[in-house]
Amino acid sequence: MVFLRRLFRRKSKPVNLTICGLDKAVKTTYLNYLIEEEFKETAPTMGLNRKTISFPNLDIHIFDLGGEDFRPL
Ligand SMILES: Nc1nc2c(ncn2[C@@H]2O[C@H](COP(=O)(O)OP(=O)(O)OP(=O)(O)O)[C@@H](O)[C@H]2O)c(=O)[nH]1
Ligand SMILES: [Mg+2]
Repeated sequence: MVFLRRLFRRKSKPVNLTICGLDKAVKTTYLNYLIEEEFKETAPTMGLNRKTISFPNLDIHIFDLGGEDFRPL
């Protein structure tokens, strides 16, 4: 987090970040850890999760795609 704050010092446009990968690849677990700084049990993602990490000068919108739902793409 400190690294990201330093990287984006100036006011920037929101950034969209998509996490995609096979089902059970631990995408949602990692996203929850990034935001809440603790590991939590997850359920398979249906569709997608959208979460935002806000810094004073930057919002990062993160789209966590369900591995099974989006596999055909
Ligand atoms: N063995 C092991 N399992 C883990 C670890 N971290 C998370 N898991 C388990 O891996 C499973 C899948 O984790 P998720 O984060 O839901 O995976 P995902 O990539 O979001 O999966 P989808 O939403 O189905 O695409 C869960 O049952 C977790 O409890 C780990 O370090 N080791
Ligand atoms: Mg998931």
